[in-house]
Amino acid sequence: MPLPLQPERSVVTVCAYCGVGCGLEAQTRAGRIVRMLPWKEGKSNHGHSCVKGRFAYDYYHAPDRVRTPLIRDSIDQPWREASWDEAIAFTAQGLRGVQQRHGVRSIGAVSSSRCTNEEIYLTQKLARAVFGNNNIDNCARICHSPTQFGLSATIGAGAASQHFDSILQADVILVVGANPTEGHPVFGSLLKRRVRQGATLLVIDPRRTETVSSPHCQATVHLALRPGTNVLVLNSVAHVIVTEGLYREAFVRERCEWPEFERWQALVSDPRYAPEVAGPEAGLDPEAIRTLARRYAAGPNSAIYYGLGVTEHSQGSTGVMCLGNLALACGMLGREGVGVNPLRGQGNVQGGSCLGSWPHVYSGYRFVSDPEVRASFEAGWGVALDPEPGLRLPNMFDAAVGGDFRGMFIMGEDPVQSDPNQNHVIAAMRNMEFVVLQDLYRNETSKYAHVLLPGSSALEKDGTFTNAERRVSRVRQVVPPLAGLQDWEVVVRLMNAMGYATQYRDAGEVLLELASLTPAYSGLSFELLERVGSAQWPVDAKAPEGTEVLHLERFPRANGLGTFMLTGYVPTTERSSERYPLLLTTGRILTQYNAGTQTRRSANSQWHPEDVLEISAADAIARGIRDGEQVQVSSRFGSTQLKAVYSQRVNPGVVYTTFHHAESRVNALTSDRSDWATNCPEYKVTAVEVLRVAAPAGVSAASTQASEVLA
Ligand SMILES: Nc1nc2c(c(=O)[nH]1)N[C@H]1C(S)=C(S)[C@@H](COP(=O)(O)OP(=O)(O)OC[C@H]3O[C@@H](n4cnc5c(=O)[nH]c(N)nc54)[C@H](O)[C@@H]3O)O[C@H]1N2
Ligand SMILES: Nc1nc2c(c(=O)[nH]1)N[C@H]1C(S)=C(S)[C@@H](COP(=O)(O)OP(=O)(O)OC[C@H]3O[C@@H](n4cnc5c(=O)[nH]c(N)nc54)[C@H](O)[C@@H]3O)O[C@H]1N2
Ligand code: SF4
Ligand SMILES: [Mo]
Repeated sequence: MPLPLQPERSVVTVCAYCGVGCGLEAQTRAGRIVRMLPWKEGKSNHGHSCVKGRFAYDYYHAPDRVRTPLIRDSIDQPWREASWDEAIAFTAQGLRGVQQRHGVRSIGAVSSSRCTNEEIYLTQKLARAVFGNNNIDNCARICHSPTQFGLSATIGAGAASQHFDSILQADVILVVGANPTEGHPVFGSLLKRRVRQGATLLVIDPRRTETVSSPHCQATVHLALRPGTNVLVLNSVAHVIVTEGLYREAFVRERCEWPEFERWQALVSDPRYAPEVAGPEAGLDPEAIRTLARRYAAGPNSAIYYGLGVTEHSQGSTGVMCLGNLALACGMLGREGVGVNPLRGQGNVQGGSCLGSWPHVYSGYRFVSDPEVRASFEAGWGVALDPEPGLRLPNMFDAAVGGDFRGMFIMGEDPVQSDPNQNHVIAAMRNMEFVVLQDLYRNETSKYAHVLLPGSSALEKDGTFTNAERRVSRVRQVVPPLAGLQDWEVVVRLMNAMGYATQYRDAGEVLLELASLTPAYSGLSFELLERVGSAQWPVDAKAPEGTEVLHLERFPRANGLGTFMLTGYVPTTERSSERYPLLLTTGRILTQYNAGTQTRRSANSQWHPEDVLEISAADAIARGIRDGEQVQVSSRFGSTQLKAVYSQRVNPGVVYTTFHHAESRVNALTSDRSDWATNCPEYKVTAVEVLRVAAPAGVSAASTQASEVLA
């Protein structure tokens, strides 16, 4: 019988997917969602939403949802169903057993940026207060960790300086390595609206994305740089600004450290960064670099929006610093319409970062090595805490391969599909003695787990999310958790089973605890959010209803001044060669989301049934590859097969694909190179070769097929 469409109940909540954090109104009947509508009062979306928030919610009652805890003694055995009590006891014993055999630091946890602030806070508390170490990380490691590092270093806070609506005051919009029309669609629409109103759009991206060119939105300058050359190009932009005297000296003198500015000025003045030298190296027209620099500096209001095209590189943190430097030099901070804004990814990755899901800092980005801060957490949690920073996610895998790291609790993340150099991740998984996963489904990672605890989706729980503009909004339970428990309740049970007695009345009480230990969140409560709808941090005694624009008068650094970091360009060691002549870069598509576990279980799959390899016709023809043909893609790290599609979005020499389907095994290709400061993987640059699958063994497909085409 078709579902009755007349709703009985309506609940306002936040979209489970991207960092825009759209307010949605879920309409239900008989415990099932019948309609999802964009919420008109939502401050980040004003009544808009995209195809994911609006339509991709069927995943919550997919037939293959994990409905009961599953356990097994070894990963070669079939799963055995267990009660919650049995599974929690099994998990507690398993993790403690590893610690008894291999030491307190032999296990760790990964929190989920798809989960609420309250769940993230409890997961890092589980690691710190219950496991007794700082082995805790989150997906920001592989996403925007360079943002944290690079922006903190220059402007003192690793988060967006503005609110989304601020873009409506911008005269010039500089988008670097982000594709908001696919990745942050509701914000992407706002950006296009501003461009239609007359703002100048400047884009730095190797591909001609929809953001660069669509029927009603055209970039004035598009720098289609060679992947991996951001720092070179941004230094070249700075070179123009400095040598043509386009910076705002008054702003720099008043708000920044002048000696650091002079040092930076000397660095970027180097002739190697002149557009006439740097341009050709990056594959760009020098004049286009000059135009972009002049437009950005002229403003009057210029705003930077950037994404993974900046962060996911061996110089990811340096790229972010380049953006901080530029905004400071041109005085583009501290008011509406300007700023530096990371378009952060998962619905709650900003919260993950704020709430201490890092091996070196507690919530509020305070160092675990700082005795005073540590004492405040020891007092709050009633246990002694480890002063040594823990392992980062990639180091956990390295240590697992090495044999020192033997057990892991992973909440809502699929590292086997999503992390780089898949063969290495699988080797690490296989080497661990006890792996626990809490997820909605069996995924690539659960193949290597000993416990699979049923997760509850954002539709099934209460709590808060922090979006890409620092906005904390209320996640409200729309339908009951399929397996009976919300994720945070499971973590609390596990804490108790591992000997740390604790209880919370509801998620609101967890929020109050984390607020009491996190200065920028100190004013938050469910009651406040009920009253004001949502609030951007800092929410504290000085700003009881939140803060829209940061850095109005000072930067949150000890002396209140912004500073310039030296950003010398060091090319990545991942280079194209005769054997691997093409550069693969990877990213996203509108209708699918990350590992795809949810969107592939929705009608959205009609629009993107598989990941395809976008290749220029020139490169394809040179290899005898026909449009739509299956090809073998190989890198120094692994190989996989994909369908090749001719594309005008990529220049010759560059190929592109998405990573939303497990079967594509795109991360079998990506390398283990990572950002020098934060270990964020270099997903955006992998040297590859692409050959026809049909080529006879031992014969180069390139040569046979090229001659076939020419014949
Ligand atoms: N539809 C959809 N939306 C999503 C997601 C999703 O999977 N699907 N995922 C969410 C998550 S977790 C995240 S982090 C965000 C990511 O959102 P974005 O940061 O926008 O993500 P990407 O598409 O990975 O990469 C952005 C752009 O970087 C470009 N790029 C590649 N290499 C380079 C380079 O060397 N230099 C420069 N300047 N650019 C380069 C790519 O061509 C691409 O257009 O999206 C979030 N939103
Ligand atoms: N090649 C390449 N690889 C990439 C990237 C790239 O650009 N290129 N981008 C990287 C980036 S930026 C990111 S963020 C990662 C994302 O990688 P992941 O974090 O692995 O991807 P997700 O699909 O967001 O979700 C992970 C898991 O969380 C589960 N889940 C969703 N909601 C909930 C919940 O409420 N509770 C629980 N318990 N589980 C839940 C899903 O079923 C899924 O199995 O991928 C990275 N991988
Ligand atoms: S996926 Fe992002 S843009 Fe789309 S509805 Fe959800 S929060 Fe909004
Ligand atoms: Mo991400």
